[in-house]
Amino acid sequence: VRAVAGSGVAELVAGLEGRQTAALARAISLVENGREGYQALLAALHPKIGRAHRLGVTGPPGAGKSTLTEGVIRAYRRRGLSVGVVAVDPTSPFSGGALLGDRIRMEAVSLDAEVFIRSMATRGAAGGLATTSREVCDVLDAYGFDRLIIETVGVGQAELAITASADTAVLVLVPESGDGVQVLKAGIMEVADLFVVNKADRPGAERLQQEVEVMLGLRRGNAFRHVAAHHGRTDGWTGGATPPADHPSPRPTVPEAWEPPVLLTVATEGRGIEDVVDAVERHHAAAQASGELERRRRAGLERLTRDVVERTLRQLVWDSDAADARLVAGLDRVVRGTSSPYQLAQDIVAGLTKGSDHDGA
Ligand SMILES: Nc1nc2c(ncn2[C@@H]2O[C@H](COP(=O)(O)OP(=O)(O)O)[C@@H](O)[C@H]2O)c(=O)[nH]1
Ligand SMILES: [Mg+2]
Repeated sequence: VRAVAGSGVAELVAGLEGRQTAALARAISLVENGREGYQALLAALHPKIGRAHRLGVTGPPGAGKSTLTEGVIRAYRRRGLSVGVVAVDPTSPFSGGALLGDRIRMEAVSLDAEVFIRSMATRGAAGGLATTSREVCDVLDAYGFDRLIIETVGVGQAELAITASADTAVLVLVPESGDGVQVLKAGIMEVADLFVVNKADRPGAERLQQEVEVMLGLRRGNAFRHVAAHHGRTDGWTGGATPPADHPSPRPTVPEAWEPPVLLTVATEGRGIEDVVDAVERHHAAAQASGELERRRRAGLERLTRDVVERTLRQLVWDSDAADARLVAGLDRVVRGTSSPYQLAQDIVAGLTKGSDHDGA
């Protein structure tokens, strides 16, 4: 069985190297479902990852993330860049309307061979949502896509973790949902590198843009930053190589600080999308120059390694017949109250190390 799985992996790696779409789809399924050989595949692909820029797009349901993603895909294609997309939608785990809608609308762009879109439901993630979506991105990266987009609904910790593992995190807000305060309090503001106020064709968009700018200013201890920004550069840059003559940079050795821009878009009409893509590209370059990108990627690899350790330990426990047998055998006593889940768990863990070389008891 091991030999068969091994040759299957070698075949998949060769298929990916040959840029065969069928191999890509098979590799992603293998990883998504955690089938035999998926870790060997990911290990073999590891030296090939790191080239793609990873963009995380998050925000409340219905904010227009998928519509925006479609626009960003088109903008990248106009620039000659290939794009891989992972759409994670935990709000519709049973192939509900939203997920289906995403698929249908995105098919228009995915007829292009340089675009690959994968919708991923929560239930499909064998290794936890954040870990599995990251691993699917790794496959797309190794395949050679220039840009990766991970769309996720920004509601919980798992989704925040997905966003945090991107090179650039975009938070999409809309005027009508009153997210200005609500979403920003959830700690998501801290991980966003770029804010998009979508549905700018609706009333209240500019007010929300200003609210977010004020909040960002407050975070930095300057509530009126946006006032100056409107008379100067509005693209997120402060300081820089060519400071205005009347304000020479006092500490030219300090790397430029990135201030998240707050951009208006009408995703359905493609308005503002080029500015979003420009800002994403600028953020990536700035993060690379400042060392932030390397720091993030290192932290991401550390998180992944820890996740794999936990996943492996879990498998080690439950793949052993002994643990399961002890659980089944001891459950009656737990139910009757003569033992407890804690005592039984301790017995199960103790049973795992019995008879091993390291068992000193
Ligand atoms: N008026 C308006 N509607 C939009 C805009 N962007 C997206 N929508 C609509 O909002 C709805 C939700 O969009 P979708 O991209 O599926 O949102 P998601 O759940 O965040 O992925 C769809 O009906 C879109 O057509 C916009 O800029 N203006
Ligand atoms: Mg969507």
